Amino acid sequence: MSLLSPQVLAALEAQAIELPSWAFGNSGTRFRVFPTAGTPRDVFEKIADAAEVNRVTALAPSVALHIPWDRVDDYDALRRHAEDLGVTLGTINSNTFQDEDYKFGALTHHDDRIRRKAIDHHLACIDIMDRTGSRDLKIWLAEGSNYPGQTDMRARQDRLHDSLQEIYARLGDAQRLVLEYKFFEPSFYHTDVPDWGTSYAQVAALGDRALVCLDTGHHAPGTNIEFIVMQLLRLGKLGSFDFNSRFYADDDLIVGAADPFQLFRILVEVIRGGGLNNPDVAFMLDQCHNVEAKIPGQIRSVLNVQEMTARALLIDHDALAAAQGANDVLGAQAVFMDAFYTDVRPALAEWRESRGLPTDPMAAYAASGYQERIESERAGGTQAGWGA
Ligand code: PSV
Ligand code: MN
Repeated sequence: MSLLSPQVLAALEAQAIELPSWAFGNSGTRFRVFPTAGTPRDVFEKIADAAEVNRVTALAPSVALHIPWDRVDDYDALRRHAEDLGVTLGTINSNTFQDEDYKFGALTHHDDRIRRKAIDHHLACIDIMDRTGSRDLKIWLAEGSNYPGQTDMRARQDRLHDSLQEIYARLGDAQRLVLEYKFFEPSFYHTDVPDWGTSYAQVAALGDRALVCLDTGHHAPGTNIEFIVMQLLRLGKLGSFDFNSRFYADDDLIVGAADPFQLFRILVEVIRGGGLNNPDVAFMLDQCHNVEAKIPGQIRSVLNVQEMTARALLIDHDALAAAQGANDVLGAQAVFMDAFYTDVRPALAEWRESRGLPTDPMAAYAASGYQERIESERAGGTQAGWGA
């Protein structure tokens, strides 16, 4: 019998992971952004690159956009372009962190003019969602303060509520708002949405179609992220994941690269809580490829999620429940670790082949000639970057 049962394979076949358009642009640190040959010059080229990831993996059928970076005149044309390449346009990410007006806040700002401008930006994002067919508006706020006494933290929570309420009221019936949290940066003393509790409190006050976005890189070191996953699923408020890896802070590295066991533990709770292949819980990547090749970086990322999902699906739940019920600490841990240590890669390769997919998507991309083609075709123009 194959290592992966028909039920496991059916679950894996249904898996979908959304790619971020910004992963295909150049990115770096505040020290240096290294350009790479073949980098997209516009969002049409970013989507073409994302479609390559899907072509060799069948795992990434949609692409998230960031506004204004991916703004175009004709969203119908962009949507058709994506569909012609076999992908759809996904989550729309707003941006209130790169405008001079937002230096001291956007949706929380005490100046009504600036807060109005930030709300209007989100309403314009929803107009775009209507054209692109996107379901989710993702909001990450760079707001907070650097010094105790600098601002009135409580008044900001009240204004944030008012702002979000107005944005939420504009959503269509099939649309959702997901509010991302992050514990620090760019503000260092206080952040207006620093943790899942604050995000939960804010979205719970809005309604059913407002949910929490959990970015795996946005927690203090040592945080038990899978506990948060469990709790949000239990509360019916986990709207989406931004998957990535971190060693220190918001590193945006390849998911499953820094701590594969953490990714496993998260996916165990996703499965336990009914979040796998549940359309209400979107899987997305939020990564930047600063030194590694971008398209292969994204291929590696979705494969990491697939591999760790397969391992998490291997847990023997009967044996685990029996061990837990008997307070058999070491027995329970052994059941858990058995699944984690199972190498599913050969079985997944075989399964891919049976579906007409490349057994090794990384090698298939390298052999496809796509990289060489974009490197010669995209010679002129301005390369896109994180932030464009
Ligand atoms: C900034 O921390 C950030 O990485 C957030 O995680 C957002 O999801 C992303 O940028 C795109 O705005
Ligand atoms: Mn994120």
